Amino acid sequence: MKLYYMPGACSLADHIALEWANADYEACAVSRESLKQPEFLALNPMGSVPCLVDGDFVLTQNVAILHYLDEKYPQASLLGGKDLQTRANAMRWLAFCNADLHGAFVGIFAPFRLIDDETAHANIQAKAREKITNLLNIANNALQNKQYIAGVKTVADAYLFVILRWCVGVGIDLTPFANLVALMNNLMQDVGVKNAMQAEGL
Ligand SMILES: N[C@@H](CCC(=O)N[C@@H](CS)C(=O)NCC(=O)O)C(=O)O
Repeated sequence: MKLYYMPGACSLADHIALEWANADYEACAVSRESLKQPEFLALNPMGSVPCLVDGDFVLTQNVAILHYLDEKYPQASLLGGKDLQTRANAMRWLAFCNADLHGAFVGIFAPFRLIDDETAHANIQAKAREKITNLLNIANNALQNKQYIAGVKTVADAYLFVILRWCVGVGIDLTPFANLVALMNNLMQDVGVKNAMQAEGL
């Protein structure tokens, strides 16, 4: 199995999941430029990571890949095991990370994708920061008295971890969010997280 990734991108969540599953895989780094080249576009017409190749099967979209890995490696409980409501909660927070939090980062990383007018970019970035801060507050509250966002360790935590790294990278102050800081520090000590980060040169 091959995981195509960019260092520190959302594909780090899949990389962590593969480590947690003790999977037999190869991690293939892709440069931002080669994402848009025909060779990679043949795998993923979106020109984005993550992209997972399992034999003849090519899968894109983070949530689909994480779900696939959960089904392929049930012993790893990547989505919280068999309990219906635990799994539903893991999916809920995974969707929150992928659709809401990740989605909001487009406003910071690539405001030019939203509007051509450069004079509006600073305003879009400020709005995106405001939205992300509100979302962080929701996640921080959900983590009250809990070690992990769905109650047990799942790939939703891995995705949240990736996004918390981005927050630090763009200077979003995490100090008001003690539960998120605790999650981040906890996962920094996790062997699977450490392995994936080391492999990505982070
Ligand atoms: N909806 C996609 C989003 C993937 C995505 O935005 N990946 C980013 C890295 S975090 C990327 O490859 N961006 C390159 C680009 O869009 O040009 C998913 O969930 O997999």
